[in-house]
Amino acid sequence: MAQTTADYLLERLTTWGVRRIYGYPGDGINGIMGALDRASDSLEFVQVRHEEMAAFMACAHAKWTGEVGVCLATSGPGAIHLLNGLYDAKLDHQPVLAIVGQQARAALGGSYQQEVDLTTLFKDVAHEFVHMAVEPSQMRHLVDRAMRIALAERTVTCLIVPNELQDEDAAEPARAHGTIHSSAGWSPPRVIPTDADLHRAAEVLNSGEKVAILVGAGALAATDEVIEVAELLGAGVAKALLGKAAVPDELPFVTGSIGLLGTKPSWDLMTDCDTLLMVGTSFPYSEFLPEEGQARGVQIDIDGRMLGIRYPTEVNLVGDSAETLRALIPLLQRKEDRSWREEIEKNVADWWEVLEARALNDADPINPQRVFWELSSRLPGNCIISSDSGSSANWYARDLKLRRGMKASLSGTLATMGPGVPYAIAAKFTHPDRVAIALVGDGAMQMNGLAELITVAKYWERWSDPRLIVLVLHNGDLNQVTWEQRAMEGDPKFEAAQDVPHFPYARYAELIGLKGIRVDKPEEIGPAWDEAFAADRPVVLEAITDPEVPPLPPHITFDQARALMSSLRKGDSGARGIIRQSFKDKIEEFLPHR
Ligand SMILES: Cc1ncc(C[n+]2csc(CCOP(=O)(O)OP(=O)(O)O)c2C)c(N)n1
Ligand SMILES: [Mg+2]
Repeated sequence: MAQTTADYLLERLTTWGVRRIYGYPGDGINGIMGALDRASDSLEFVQVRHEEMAAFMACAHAKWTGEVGVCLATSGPGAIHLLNGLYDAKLDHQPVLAIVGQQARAALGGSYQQEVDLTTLFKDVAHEFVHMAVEPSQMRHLVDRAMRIALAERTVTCLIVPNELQDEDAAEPARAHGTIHSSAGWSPPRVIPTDADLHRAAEVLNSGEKVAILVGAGALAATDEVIEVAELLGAGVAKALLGKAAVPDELPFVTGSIGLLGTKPSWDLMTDCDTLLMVGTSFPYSEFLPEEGQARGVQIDIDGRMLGIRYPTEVNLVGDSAETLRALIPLLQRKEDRSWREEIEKNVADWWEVLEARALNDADPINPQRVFWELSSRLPGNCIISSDSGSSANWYARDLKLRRGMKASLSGTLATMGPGVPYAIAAKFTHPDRVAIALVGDGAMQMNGLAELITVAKYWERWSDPRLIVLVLHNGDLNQVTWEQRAMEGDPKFEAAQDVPHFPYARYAELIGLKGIRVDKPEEIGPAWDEAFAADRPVVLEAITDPEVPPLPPHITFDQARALMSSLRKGDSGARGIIRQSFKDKIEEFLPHR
């Protein structure tokens, strides 16, 4: 049988190093599915429960490996389902290629069944490159461009393939006027600022006395360089959510996360610094950065578009984080006065004690912070952690002490619900020998995590280490938003919107052949983690947690406190529990622990 255009498409992807496609079938891509079956020696197809999950997995594939994540969906509804996962990738700057089917060319414009204007639909999410193939000999350059642009721009691209075109004979471009002769392959450039700009940056960093460093996802491959610069400058290092794995939390000058989900030492670092160095981050909340005018700023980003938009930085450097810091290091003077560093280290040490005390506070029945605290000391060195959006992101950000070599991510910028379980599944496909841990709320489990557990059940026996652990925070509440409504709006909990229906997560896991563990007593948490890590199969660890433990920001503003009090006065059903828990957690900050 002659090679079809679909066969050619897959062969070209293989040339680019693609080995796996996450997707779901449909008649818009029947030709590609047939070709995938024929190509199964070189390309693995991972079948999900919902196309959005395929897009989340493609995004996570990119996050865990640095390669392009590829997802595949049929025309119309399948394509539409991909969107939220693709936006997750776009907003977190991950290279992802979406391949979608379309109705036959002859039918387009005929108001045909499942005919959706896909080029327009994907125009925003894949604005760097979205094209529909109309002719077999285009396939070579469409694949080459979609892959190269995804990598070069670290973004989402989209290739639309009409269904009958997939079955046509493959064709190379003719040697003729009006044809394209492209090649495959891309490797990252070495990007370093000019010497003049490096000297300007060094001048700012050398003249400051109290330097704060903020790192994000762009610093994930610059661990040694960030540590060395922090040592030289006597600086503290705060981390944006996506940069949590950039520097280990065991270092005494790492203040942890920043922002609404952040820590007090990060808040103090930003409030008191006179110099700010931002490395690979677009952390959005400016009220958590120094006040304008308080600090002189230097920012490093590989993408010039992201410079100078969060803080009015004086020196904006386009460059690779590690390369740029390495070029900067010889220009930096070691700060001999270490008092600022000592102050930071003391704040950090105190804060870990506050967190421990908060985690050990009683709650009804389980304090969610305790679940994360107990996990933290048990994290296997090779683990890959994903968190969903919800209260779990707070405890992930604050309570987990990441060590060197661990990977961790979440939907940092889109902050969508739903990625926790699919990110962990992608981790098992990209790193089958490592332990994947997903930290997920009950709302997110009901939104899509429960269905995607079926995908876990389908595939786990293929993984060399079968351990994938899904922690479910069973609090019966869309808790993060309940708290936002209290603290930002001053509204009491709106039960019709916020209550999450009961569901037996651990029993469901057992029902589909996984292991289920349910805990509702604090002393059971540690042993439950031990049991989960010793299991011979994927585990759902269901913790019955107290929704009245506040995921409070590191400092609570007067406006937030007033709003909170007003929500309680309006008859919030959780009022008594809230006052008890908020008071307990807050008081920990003022008590001596040593
Ligand atoms: C797709 C999507 N819908 C809604 C939201 C708003 N939202 C953010 S967190 C959250 C609550 C999550 O509840 P749950 O998963 O139970 O976690 P909890 O906060 O209770 O731990 C909601 C509704 C969102 N971020 N994404
Ligand atoms: Mg919940």
